[in-house]
Amino acid sequence: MASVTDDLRRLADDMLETMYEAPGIGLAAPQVAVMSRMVVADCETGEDAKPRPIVLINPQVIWTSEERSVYDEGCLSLPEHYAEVERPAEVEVEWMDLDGKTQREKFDGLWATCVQHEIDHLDGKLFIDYLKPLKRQMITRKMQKLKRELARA
Ligand code: GNR
Ligand code: NI
Repeated sequence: MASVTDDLRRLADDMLETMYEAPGIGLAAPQVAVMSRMVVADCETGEDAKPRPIVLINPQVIWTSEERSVYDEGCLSLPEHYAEVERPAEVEVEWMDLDGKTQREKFDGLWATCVQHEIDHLDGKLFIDYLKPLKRQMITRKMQKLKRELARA
């Protein structure tokens, strides 16, 4: 069993704080310039929903449903851009938790979308990679413009 270091625990804490602060429903380490395969998420978004922060280390999708679902996705790395993305409606994911224990769970609804979106980040993939070229180009051009403006500011 791989051991979880204090550094990884601190990273998880920092990432959860950043995610809730944003606010967002998920965050992947590469989004905060840490090249670790770690994801945090909490998709309990309802008014009186109980928070459920989860930390996934080395998450792997081990099963996907035939059924697809479409969700209007956004990303903290592409501020103010949203687009409909089709993904498997349900996924089963295996990961290591902060106790170094292997966990396996089937996700559906917003959780399924979010977990897939976050695992994509670990592989350098963004939701815009699923869009038609024209729509993707529209967003990447706006992001390049924003980047130039921020560099000059
Ligand atoms: O906060 C987020 N909301 C969201 C909405 C629909 C589909 C995916 C997401 S994830 C996003 C936060 C983020 O960018 N995580 O990488
Ligand atoms: Ni994202």
